Amino acid sequence: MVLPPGIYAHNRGVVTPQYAVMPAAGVLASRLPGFVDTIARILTAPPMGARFAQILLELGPTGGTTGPRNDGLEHFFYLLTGAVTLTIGTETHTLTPEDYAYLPVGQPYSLQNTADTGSHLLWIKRPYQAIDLPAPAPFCGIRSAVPRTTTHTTGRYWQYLLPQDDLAFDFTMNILGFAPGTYFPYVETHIMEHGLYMLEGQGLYLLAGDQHEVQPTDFIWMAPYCPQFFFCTGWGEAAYLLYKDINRDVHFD
Ligand code: UGY
Ligand code: MN
Repeated sequence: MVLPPGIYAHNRGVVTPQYAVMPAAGVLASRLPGFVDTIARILTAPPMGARFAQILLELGPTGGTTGPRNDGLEHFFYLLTGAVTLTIGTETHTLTPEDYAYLPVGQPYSLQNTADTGSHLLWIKRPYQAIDLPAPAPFCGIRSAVPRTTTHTTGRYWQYLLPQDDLAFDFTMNILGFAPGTYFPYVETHIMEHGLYMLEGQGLYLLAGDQHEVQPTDFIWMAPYCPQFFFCTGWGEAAYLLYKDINRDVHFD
């Protein structure tokens, strides 16, 4: 194998206590128990400092789970490419690209690739922080059916993939979109952490004072209180899928 020049000098991957930028090419493959013909790329997890896990599943033609799973966590799935059958209890849903699903804690599920070429599926999972409300019910949707809210800033839209006003949810998944040349109205700093997957376009991400150029398939983890700001460069719209923990009081260990 011949290594191209600059293989490490030009690597864009950075991991710090406050954030990580992870270009897809460098994230090594894991195999997980309970899956067949499936590669897992674990983008973030507690060893990085995150309180959730975000995983890119690459399901081969016969890929999927070996049977129903229930690992005591809550889950969110977003299909990037291919086609996947998601069985939730006794109900079966066929996911095509941009379809997504939320599964509450304790909900058994199984996955099966149905595309000839395999599928790419984003998977977020975390322990549920229960409060005095019933846990949310399973929820499925598709990005194209979610309205674009544009009240925040000119040139920026939000798609809220999960119900917004239900305190039973302890995280939210949103798609943020940007017209070329637009940016945040200020540098944000907040207690919530983020998992960000670039879907479209390109831009500059300011993270804790450092600037990173980002493109589709890049992943970013932002720790609580990581100062953050996005500036959409390039000629087309940029958009990313964003995990954010919400709706819970400060926690003392
Ligand atoms: O909702 C948010 O915290 C969002 N504006 N943050 C981000 O896009 N980095
Ligand atoms: Mn934020």
